[in-house]
This record gives sequence, C-alpha cells and structure tokens, in this order.
Amino acid sequence: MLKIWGRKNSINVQKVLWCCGEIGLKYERVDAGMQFGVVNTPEYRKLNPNGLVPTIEDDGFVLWESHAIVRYLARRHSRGKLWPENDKACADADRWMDWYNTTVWPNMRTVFWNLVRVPPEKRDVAAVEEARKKLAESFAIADAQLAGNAYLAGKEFTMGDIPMGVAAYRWFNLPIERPAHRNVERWYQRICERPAYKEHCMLPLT
Ligand SMILES: N[C@@H](CCC(=O)N[C@@H](CS)C(=O)NCC(=O)O)C(=O)O
Repeated sequence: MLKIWGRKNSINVQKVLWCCGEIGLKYERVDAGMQFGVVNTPEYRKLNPNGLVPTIEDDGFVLWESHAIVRYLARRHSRGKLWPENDKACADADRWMDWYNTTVWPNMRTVFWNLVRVPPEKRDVAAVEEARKKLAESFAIADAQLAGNAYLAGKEFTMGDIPMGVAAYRWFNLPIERPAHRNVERWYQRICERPAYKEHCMLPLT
C-alpha cells in the first residue's frame, strides 16, 4: 500500500492527501515533521535527504517533492481527470503548479509563518505587508485566468488546481486585507465543496 510520511497540517502534505482523496487512493500515513520528529532520523534521511515532508513510498519507489508526488499519482491513477490526457491541457495544469512554487509560495510562506508561527512581538510586519501585496497580484493573475474557466486549466478540476487550492484556504482564512477577486472567490467556493478538500485542507491553520 502507498505510504505517506507527513504531518496533516503541512501545506505540502495536504496537497498529496487531497490528491489521494480525489483519486480514492488508499494509503498509510505516518506522522512526521515538526513536533513528530522522524525527519532527522538516519532512516528517514535515506528516503528524503532534505529532512522535509512529504515523502511517499509506492511499491518500493520513493519520491519526495509534493508537486512531483501529485504529478506521479495523477499520471498513474487519474489519467483524463487530475492528469489531463491532452498534452497542451496537461502542460497548462503543470504550469499553474510551477507558477505556484516560483511566484506564490515564497510570499505565502512569509505571510503564513509570520502570522501563524511567529509570536506577535517578533513578526516582521513590513515583510508581511510586502508579501501580502505580491500575493494579491498573484491572485489577480489567477482571477483573470478564472474569468473564462471554471478551473485553472480549463473546464475541469485538475492537478493544476491543487497547489493554488491549498494556498487559497490560507489566503481566505488568514487575518489579512484582500482585494476582491470575484472569479477566484467563485472558484474557491467550488473547491470548498469537494469532500477531499474539506477533509484534508480545511483544517485549523497551525
Ligand atoms: N518543496 C518541498 C518542500 C517541503 C517542505 O518544506 N516541507 C515542510 C512542511 S510544509 C517541512 O517538512 N518542514 C519541516 C518539518 O515539518 O519538520 C515540497 O513541496 O515537498
């Protein structure tokens, strides 16, 4: 059976658990990271030399990097759904995943860490404000894409929605100012109706 290492409150683990939920894939999950430790043991470092979560093991095949894992599971188990069959549609979904990593996550990380994990007196308020503004610009880009599409890569939900989906939960639930992005809001409402998203991603931010 597929094995997943990673704590449930990790944004990167949530992508993988949500993906498994969408596919209906059974797995065994081992708590790892932060208070659970595990990630610095020699055994874990052999699997994932970064000492980060998530990591998966599937029939002896070990993989880390949440987006590589989502792509692997989608390609293996969800062709024509999470993994679009059409090459161009698939590249489109892939593009939104890469864009999230290069453009959205660095700013989301600054906002999330400061507001959730750093005590108020130690927060870098200026960095949060700068990152929040850049995040608003990123959500405006997603908003334009979603003006004519129900989902980021077209009419159907795909793997391309997963990274922005987990980011959107933080965007809409952190105590920050948010410009109105009506198309993103409608897309987020649709995402919130998905049972696997509810189960794995709509959790307290810790
Ligand atoms: N690029 C990696 C980043 C992995 C990562 O930074 N994971 C964080 C949790 S979101 C982690 O392991 N932090 C240390 C810990 O939990 O102990 C991925 O997407 O999988």
